[in-house]
Amino acid sequence: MNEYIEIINNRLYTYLDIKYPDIISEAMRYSVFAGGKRVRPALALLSTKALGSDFNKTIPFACALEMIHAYSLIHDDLPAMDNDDYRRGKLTNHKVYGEAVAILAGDALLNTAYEIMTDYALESVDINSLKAMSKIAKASGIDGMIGGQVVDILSDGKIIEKEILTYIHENKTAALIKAAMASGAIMAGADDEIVRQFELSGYYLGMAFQIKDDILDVEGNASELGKSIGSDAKNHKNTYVSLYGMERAKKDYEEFSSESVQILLRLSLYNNDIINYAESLLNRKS
Ligand code: GRG
Repeated sequence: MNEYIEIINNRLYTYLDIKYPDIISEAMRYSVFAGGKRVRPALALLSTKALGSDFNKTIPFACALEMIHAYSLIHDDLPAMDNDDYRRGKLTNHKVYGEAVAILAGDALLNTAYEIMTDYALESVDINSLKAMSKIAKASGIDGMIGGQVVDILSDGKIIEKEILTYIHENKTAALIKAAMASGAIMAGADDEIVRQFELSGYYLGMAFQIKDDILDVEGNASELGKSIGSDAKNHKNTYVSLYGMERAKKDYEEFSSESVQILLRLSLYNNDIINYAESLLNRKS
């Protein structure tokens, strides 16, 4: 995976080499290079590769996904939202740059993501670029990550129905992971049915990823995670573990993980890198 991560990081450096105003580019780079796992861009590149296509054309979309992810984390950490001082073991963006710059750095990352995608679509005159961008836009918007975040914020401190938790997880977490895999498949020129299968696999992977996140908050190792454990319970957060219990959380986690991999295995891909990567992600300790 290091090879893909290096490719993504190099391109992110290029895209974020903004000369002026330097405070905003510094704040943007601070969060983008704060040690994220690059899950969404890696899934996008590996999805293109799994279908036997050159992943270079997917790089702009992979970087856009990471910028959208980084913006969401900066805003999520703000005092008006989760009010977190640390992420990935480092001070959060607003703790370093102040709230105003942190808000603008998040906005700028979101905007830059669309600049990159539209520039690529204009240059390549490839309809698949527009299709991939549309998937990413929808997954990040009201019918995706933002919708999930709104319902999550409104549910804070309340005991919610399981259906509401599913809505939050599907939109806040799984939507962008689905879009990463779908956009990778689209850029490979896959037909609608194959794209649908990649999205479905991404859905189960995203749901399993979130359940794992909830499990790690109870059973994880603070130094491996780069954050203290037990924060969900302390903040009275509704999680998969709090609503279903640890035993069921682990069982559903296994089922969702297995479903995600099975869908990909049924597709007889050109190579299994994406399956190996999904499995390593699901076994993560941080
Ligand atoms: C502010 C619109 C808006 C949305 C925020 C992503 C998000 C929505 C909030 C972050 C909090 C959270 C726990 C979300 C669930 C998804 C998740 C597990 C995110 C962390 O993703 P990783 O593990 O992060 O890929 P790294 O640090 O590796 O980049």
